[in-house]
Amino acid sequence: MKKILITGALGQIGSELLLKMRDIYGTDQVIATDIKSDKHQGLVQSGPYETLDVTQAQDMFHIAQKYQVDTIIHLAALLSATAEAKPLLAWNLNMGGLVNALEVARELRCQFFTPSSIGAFGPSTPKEHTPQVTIQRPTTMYGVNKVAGELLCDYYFYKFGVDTRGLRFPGLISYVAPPGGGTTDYAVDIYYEALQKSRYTSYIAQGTYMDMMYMPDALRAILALMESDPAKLIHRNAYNVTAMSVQPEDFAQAIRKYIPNFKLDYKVDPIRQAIADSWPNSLDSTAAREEWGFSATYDLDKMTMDMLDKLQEKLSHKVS
Ligand code: VAH
Repeated sequence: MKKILITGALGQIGSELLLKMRDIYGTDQVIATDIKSDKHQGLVQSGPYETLDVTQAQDMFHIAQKYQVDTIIHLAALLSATAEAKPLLAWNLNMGGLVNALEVARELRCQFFTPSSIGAFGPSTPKEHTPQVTIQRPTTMYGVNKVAGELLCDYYFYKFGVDTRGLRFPGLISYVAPPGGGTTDYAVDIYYEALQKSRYTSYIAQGTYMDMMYMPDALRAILALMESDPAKLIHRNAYNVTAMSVQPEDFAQAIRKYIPNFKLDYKVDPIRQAIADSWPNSLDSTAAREEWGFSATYDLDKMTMDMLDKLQEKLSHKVS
């Protein structure tokens, strides 16, 4: 019987993956941990929860040992824009937390997942249909963390036999827990503001293409990868996965099919624009398709219809 520990369980990916995994494996089989719990009492009370600062190795080990986990899903990290504002904190949390989680996985013989990102690429990476194996010279602290993380997870597999697995996620779009501190967050904010104000001011410039994916596809990718035959995994720690390559105007056109008077204008944030400009425009996800059969199911129109539908319901229930 799987026993899963999720770090960063109250974040954008964690808050939905936690519920999905509890549906599949059972509530008591999935231990949620995060450094904060004040704003997420519903999730915290939905099953086993422990407060955990992933930079505290002993705390992580004791929680993993207490619940006798056999799988670690390590999500706790600072995203790109926050990491660029606080690079040393990002290094200590993103890399210190990762090595602590890998050490627990090594000592307790756990299967291990942590996400990489399109942020693991840089300006010298081929921008169109970025290959699975290519130049990785990111110019952000987040990107340095992601490349180092991919290599560290490979090392723990080759050196210690830890069953490490990972995905290079594009920008993830969800209606449950809003992201915090990312560069692609505009792609979430635009839906909230479209419903609330019929307008949005994008901090990312017109014509800036980035890969994106709807959260249901991202969750399905994590679950499928973790259940895949390890013998078929060649690029186990950093599969390119994607659903769409889009720019702000594409979202506006999709939204106008439901909110015809929606207006989009721009006030570019130079810091997040510089991060976005250093990333690929589109990824080649052939390896994920060939090695474990992944393909996304949500395109921009299908995602937009679902996002607006789910957010309309969420916002209508929001206590003002
Ligand atoms: C960020 N949402 O913007 C994250 C992600 C590809 C982007 O890694 O930092």
